[in-house]
Amino acid sequence: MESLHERDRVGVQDAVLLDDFKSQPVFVENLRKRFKENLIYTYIGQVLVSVNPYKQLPIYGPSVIGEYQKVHLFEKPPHIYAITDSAYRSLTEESRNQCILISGESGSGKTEASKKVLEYVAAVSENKIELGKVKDKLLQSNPVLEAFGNAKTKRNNNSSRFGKYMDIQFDRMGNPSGGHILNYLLEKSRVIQQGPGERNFHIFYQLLEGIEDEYLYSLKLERKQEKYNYFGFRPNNGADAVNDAEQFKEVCAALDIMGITQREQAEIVAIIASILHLGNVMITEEEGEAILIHDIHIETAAKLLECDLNALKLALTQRTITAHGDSIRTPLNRELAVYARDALAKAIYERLFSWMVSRLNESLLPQNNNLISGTVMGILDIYGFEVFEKNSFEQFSINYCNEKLQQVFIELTLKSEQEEYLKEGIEWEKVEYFNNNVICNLIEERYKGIIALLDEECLRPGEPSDLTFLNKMCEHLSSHKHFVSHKKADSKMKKVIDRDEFMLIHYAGDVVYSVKGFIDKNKDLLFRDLREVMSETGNSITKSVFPKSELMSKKRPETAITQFKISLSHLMDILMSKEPSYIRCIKPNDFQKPGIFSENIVTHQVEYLGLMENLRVRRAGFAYRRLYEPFLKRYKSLCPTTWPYYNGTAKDGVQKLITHLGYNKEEYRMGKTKIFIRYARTLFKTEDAFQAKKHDLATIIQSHWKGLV
Ligand code: AD9
Ligand code: MG
Repeated sequence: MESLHERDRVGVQDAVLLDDFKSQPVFVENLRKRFKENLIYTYIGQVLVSVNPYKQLPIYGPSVIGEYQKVHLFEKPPHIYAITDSAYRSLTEESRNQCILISGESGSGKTEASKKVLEYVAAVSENKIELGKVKDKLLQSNPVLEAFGNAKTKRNNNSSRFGKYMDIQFDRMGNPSGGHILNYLLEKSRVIQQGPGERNFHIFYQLLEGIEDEYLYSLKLERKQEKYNYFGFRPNNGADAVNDAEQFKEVCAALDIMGITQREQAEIVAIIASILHLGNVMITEEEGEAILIHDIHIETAAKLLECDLNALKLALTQRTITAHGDSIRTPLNRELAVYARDALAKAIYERLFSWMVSRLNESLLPQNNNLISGTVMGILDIYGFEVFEKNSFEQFSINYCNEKLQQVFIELTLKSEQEEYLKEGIEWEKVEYFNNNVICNLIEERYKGIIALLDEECLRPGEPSDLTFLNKMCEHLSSHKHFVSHKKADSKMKKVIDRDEFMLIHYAGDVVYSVKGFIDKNKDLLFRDLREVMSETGNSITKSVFPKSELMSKKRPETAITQFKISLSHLMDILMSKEPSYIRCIKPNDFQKPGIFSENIVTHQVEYLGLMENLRVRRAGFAYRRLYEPFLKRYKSLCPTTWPYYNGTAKDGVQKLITHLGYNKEEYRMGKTKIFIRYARTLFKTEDAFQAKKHDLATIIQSHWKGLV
């Protein structure tokens, strides 16, 4: 614990100890003070807040890992290793399954944090050769996923464009024995288009830069990026400090370690190359009918995917419509053909990504089944709340996911608080909190929620459009407290809502969404003719990800949002059955630069991460709790009965000590093993008295020595 002077300079390491814990500026100022001192970690109880330093700090690596091993969470300064150690011990010593939930804006350090967790687990488990292989695979799954799922964006040069949940499985000795990855919402639109200064997924550039000349020639590719339409914006799109060629070698080595065969690797390369060629397929129009310019690109795409060239050309320009058992081929116009081509490129890439994840999972399967203890530690690295100038379907999905995660947080935090009170024999104190269930219902309720209305609109005959969907929402939801349409918006509102927008009042704040693109993105249509051609390719990966069974199925494929809803609900079940730890990541500025702490930017994130609500829930009862032994050990010098020796139990000692210090009844509770202190100021008074005493003692000892000399 810091002294008064230190608290002034570096803030408190646990925000529950802030005097004015309801004040957001006070909370942010505490983070700022610590950031300036390179103290990037701060607790809110058991929640770890991490502020991205954007520079390498000497606070990681084997020796620091050693220091955090098997020490109590609050005995050392806040650290991601402390959180991980505490979770790891609960897993190994009490066989409780764990999950570590990492959230935060793009660039705030989630993925780096997840790597630190993995690093810690790999380091503290045993060092045997056969274990080395498992650990290697767990660690090497990262470069593979990052090559295919990460890209340079304006916010982060290595931004994960998918959500990831990874289970690390443990054997009975507490050593990692395998793993399993689930992926969410890959941003597949990036395959065909990127914002200014942004790039496509890393793998495209890695392949162009890293592959040998001859191989490149056989793929009919050139190194010049400007040749490819799917590398949209050219200026400033070299990823800073990224060496694509070198990374390609690393990715290939990682693929080898993951047991992906040479043949599979060659097929992956062929798929990536075919997507670049597809992007360059030129389409014109004559009398309203799309025509493909026959050139090297369509030919090579067909060759690489090993499909029939004519069938592919036909499927890109015509569409079979089946009505009353009859099939009719109708030509597409240019616009639709371009849509079909791009939808194909996106679908191939997205399915390749999912294939990759299942292939990694095969390779991460535990080898020795009878050693499996069944305990797992999950790590969730998923986007936090997103609020941009313009918010669309993607932000809606992400923010919906965050509402669900907040529910997990509330339920599990309250549950663990209740459990601790019960265990310690202390009377439960009711916690006032905002239950965001009402917003989850607004979004996902059957028949009436936003998702139900969107699906209904997507599937209805006629001409559904984004605006008809918006009207439907306004009609059905206008009386809901958390839904605001432009009609309902009034002058008191901080945000302006246009005619094609609606606003949701999320638990973390208000977000205005534009409905533009909702219908198309949710339908996520890939014409059947293209799926048919893909299901007959000679490229076995492509063939396997476009299975014939999908074509035979009479069931309509689920819409994008419903698929997401289903996978989220599965994720919630996984998380709810585990003991959670939270890491909330914050980026201090928008420049990806060290040393700059922008109050505005941090405040915005504190708001949307719901940190003040975290703090409120955690502070509702007692700000501070500590085992009797360490508490007595530290402060016993403040009471003549306990100093210098005390023979009774630690609990009795603490009781004598605090009676002597004049704690009044309302300020504390005595649990079975811990003292609970309600207000930070009570603790600080004790700590300051202790520091003063220490100082006095040091002075006495010093003068004593001087006298002796
Ligand atoms: V995104 O949502 O995937 O766009 P993340 O994952 O939150 O984002 P990431 O972990 O990729 O962000 O961190 C961004 C960059 O910040 C990294 O590439 C590092 O350069 C930098 N970073 C993050 N955490 C640390 C850290 N603990 N120490 C030093 C860091 N640098
Ligand atoms: Mg990331």
